[in-house]
Amino acid sequence: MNYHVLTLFPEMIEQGMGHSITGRAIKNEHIHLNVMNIRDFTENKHRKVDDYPYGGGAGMVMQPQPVYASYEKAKEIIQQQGGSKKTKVIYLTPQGRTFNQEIAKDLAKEENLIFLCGHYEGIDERVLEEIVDENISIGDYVLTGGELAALVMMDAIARLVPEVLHNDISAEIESFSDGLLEYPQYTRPVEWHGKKVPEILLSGHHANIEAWRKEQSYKRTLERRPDLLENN
Ligand code: 6GU
Repeated sequence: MNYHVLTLFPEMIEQGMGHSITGRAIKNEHIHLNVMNIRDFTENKHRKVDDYPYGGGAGMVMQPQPVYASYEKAKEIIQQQGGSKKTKVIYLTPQGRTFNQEIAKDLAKEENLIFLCGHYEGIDERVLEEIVDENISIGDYVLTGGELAALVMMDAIARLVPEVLHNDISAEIESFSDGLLEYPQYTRPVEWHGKKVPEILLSGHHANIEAWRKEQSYKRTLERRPDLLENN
């Protein structure tokens, strides 16, 4: 999986991806992260990336030229890496369809994902028309820019790349993969603050433990996210 991020805040992306499981996946080269600073592609001496909106109104709009030039550079890098055609350009915007696990699974099949992060009041519509394949939102609230949304998507997609969670089969059994929430987990000590670990988990009876966990998953889903059961 090759991630390319077009952004005005490259350090936000590098920091956000540089830790924990995504950090290790990048280090191990299971995931490649190419972050491009849109400002590096400006052609004016003040490196200005935005201007006033035609027709008036609040805020500034990102100009098409540096956005397009950064996109072309990302495509050039993709060509150099072997020229795979399996590439999607995603614009992070509250106007997009809402990201979910199903979209994450689909996008995990791509070889290159280009994330375009906007700021200010948005990006000139003409460049969006030319380069964007998919508009995606991460939920019904407004962020100051697309970077946090891109990080959310890259994290969710990374853990579906087969090599990334190598250590166990957790991606398969975790929340949402069977449409249910996870069962509760316990570790040592066996008693804490007067609360004991459920006896069955100490029994060593694997079939009973599995049945108990399935029941807990179902009960928990019914209580906390009944909407998830409606399709089952
Ligand atoms: Cl993708 N971008 C912004 N700016 N706000 C959002 C969002 C994206 N998803 C939810 N809110």
